[in-house]
Amino acid sequence: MSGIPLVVAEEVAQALAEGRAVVALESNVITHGLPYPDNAATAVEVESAVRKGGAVPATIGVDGGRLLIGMGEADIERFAATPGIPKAGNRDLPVVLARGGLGATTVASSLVAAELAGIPFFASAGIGGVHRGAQATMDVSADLIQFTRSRVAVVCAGAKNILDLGLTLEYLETQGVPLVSYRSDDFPAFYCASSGLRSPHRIDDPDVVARVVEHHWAAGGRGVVVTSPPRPEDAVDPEVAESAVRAALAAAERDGVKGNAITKYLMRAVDEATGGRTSRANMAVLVSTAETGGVLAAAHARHRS
Ligand code: PSU
Ligand code: MN
Repeated sequence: MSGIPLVVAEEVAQALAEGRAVVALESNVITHGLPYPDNAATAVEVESAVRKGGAVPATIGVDGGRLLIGMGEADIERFAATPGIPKAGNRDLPVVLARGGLGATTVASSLVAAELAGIPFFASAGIGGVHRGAQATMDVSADLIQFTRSRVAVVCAGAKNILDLGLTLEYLETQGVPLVSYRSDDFPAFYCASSGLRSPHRIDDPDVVARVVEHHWAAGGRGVVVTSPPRPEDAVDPEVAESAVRAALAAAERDGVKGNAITKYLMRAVDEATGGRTSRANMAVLVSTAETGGVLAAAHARHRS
């Protein structure tokens, strides 16, 4: 056997063949980010948002030893409703593929799949980053390392403040990953328009973002991170978010949660601590980021044609 079998959805294959914009999307957010049935409804809305932005969505996952590049509504429902689908980060991906069965791809492993399929753009609301306390735990998301490997532009609303966002920016700088913020001055914090940290670059014009991506690739670079803040009506008050995060971190410490389970645990705990306020924000941010991903991918496709 040579190579990883890809099952590319008809619409995605056609768009790629014609040089039209495609945006890859992860499935771990469906299986591990939100409860059923909100996860299914949101994933479908995220796909519509990518279309509204002007691109074709390609939700990525693992099924029966193959990589799905584009899911239909039936696939999304299956991923959303099936309990116990494993989180397939990069270190797990070959194992999940070899064993068969379903696997939910993280940002990092979705980028691996996107590049194999020739998809230049990816969108997700929240990327992984450097965890709080990483000085001791060394917990740095594989997402950040993957940005140095996959030739894919990543559109996101920054990262959740369950992480150490200052260290996350330092890490990206050290690795030479370009970070540009679309229509905002600051690095966003997923639910919050600003993390309190200034972005190294603000760009308001989608065509300039497209040129940044092309220049980075022409210079032999790989990933580019483009942030887009939550809409004001979806944003959560930073103090509310911070106190919920502190409560969640204390609960994780008490329950001894670590490793690849910590991200899901913290996200759930934050949602509970705010009585569902952050859950609603979460869904809205996923949708608005996907639309921006569609807009930027479309600008990039025009730029190349
Ligand atoms: N951040 C979010 N929502 C998510 C994740 C991160 O706001 O769903 C998920 C993504 O799938 C991301 C993964 O790739 O968590 C990172 O996990 P870890 O921290 O274990 O690398
Ligand atoms: Mn980790």
